[in-house]
Amino acid sequence: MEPPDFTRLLDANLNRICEGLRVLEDFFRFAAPEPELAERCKSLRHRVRHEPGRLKPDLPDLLWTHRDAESDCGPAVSLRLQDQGEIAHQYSTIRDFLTANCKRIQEGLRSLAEAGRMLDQSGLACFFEDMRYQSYALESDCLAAVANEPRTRLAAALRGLYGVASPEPATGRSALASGLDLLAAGVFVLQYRNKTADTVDQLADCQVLAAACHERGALLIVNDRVDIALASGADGVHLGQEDLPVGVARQLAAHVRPGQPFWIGQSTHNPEQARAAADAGCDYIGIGPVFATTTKADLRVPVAGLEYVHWSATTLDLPHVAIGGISPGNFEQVFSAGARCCAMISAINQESDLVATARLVQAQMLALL
Ligand code: 3NM
Repeated sequence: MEPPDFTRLLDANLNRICEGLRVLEDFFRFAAPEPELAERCKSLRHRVRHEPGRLKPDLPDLLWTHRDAESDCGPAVSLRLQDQGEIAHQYSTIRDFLTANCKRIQEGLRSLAEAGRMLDQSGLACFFEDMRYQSYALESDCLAAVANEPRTRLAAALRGLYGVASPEPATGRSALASGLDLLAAGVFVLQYRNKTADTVDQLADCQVLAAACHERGALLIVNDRVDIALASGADGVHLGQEDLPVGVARQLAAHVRPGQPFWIGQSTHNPEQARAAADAGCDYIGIGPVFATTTKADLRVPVAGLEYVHWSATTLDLPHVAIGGISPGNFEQVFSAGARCCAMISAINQESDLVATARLVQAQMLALL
């Protein structure tokens, strides 16, 4: 066997890394301007292009003479993996798009560092390893920059039935069972609301529900408890007016999950509270009570009515969930007032066949949108 020739490997990976950096640079230059990040990508790209040639002066010429795109099996393999669904044809979020390009850069740098070791070019190997560590820092800063990416994923999920997983004495169904039933019925967002269980049991339930939600592409929101939401892998928290302030919850989430989205919703009962929630940086609001309810015993506010639903839907540019006294018999009025998403707690949790009831309600709601 001929001794292996690493030159094409070096060339291909240098190109891969520079392309990945160029994608990020263009994104932060034109699509979501962040001059500091665009500059960092550019500077890394220039270093990757020029530093290897400085460390190994004959490298640039060597690379050029070894370029052989036609016999490269890579593109055919990528196409096959795309067809088999193992590589995404398209990105569902900006995070996925950025992460995929950062991974490309990191994998290229890893391959080059290994080749450098093989070639006994310790200078090259160290350079690529150092660049790889810089690329991890770049990745987390890029993701942090888009943590407030337009709330498209959340807005897409806040439609139809907003499932509320809660224990129901009338049927004996646990909060966990209620959550799994609502997921089986096809809700896009599930809120875990369990005021009576011990913290340790709530955490265990939320861990199971977070995994089940993510398997189905749904979001899990935990009522009141930022700690349980963050510890369980949930996607966000829903706060009442007397809970932790939105800004504090946001700070905690930023410490525990830097650079990752964490959705924060807040219950509001009138336009002033809705405006304050928007100013505080909420990602969505609860609007209610739309009708009289007995589920929230400590709710000492008047019925907000369909007028408040109409006001929120037409005035605020913030996703919402209407709540309070909503049932299979009256949700059409709430949608007619402008709602896109409604929660029902007692009206469906008290049904013996929760999956069937919730599935029907979800289908009827989605048909109204
Ligand atoms: N929040 P049901 S009303 C949890 O107005 C909750 O913010 C409300 O339960 C609000 O669907 C409510 O059984 C109770 O009426 C909703």
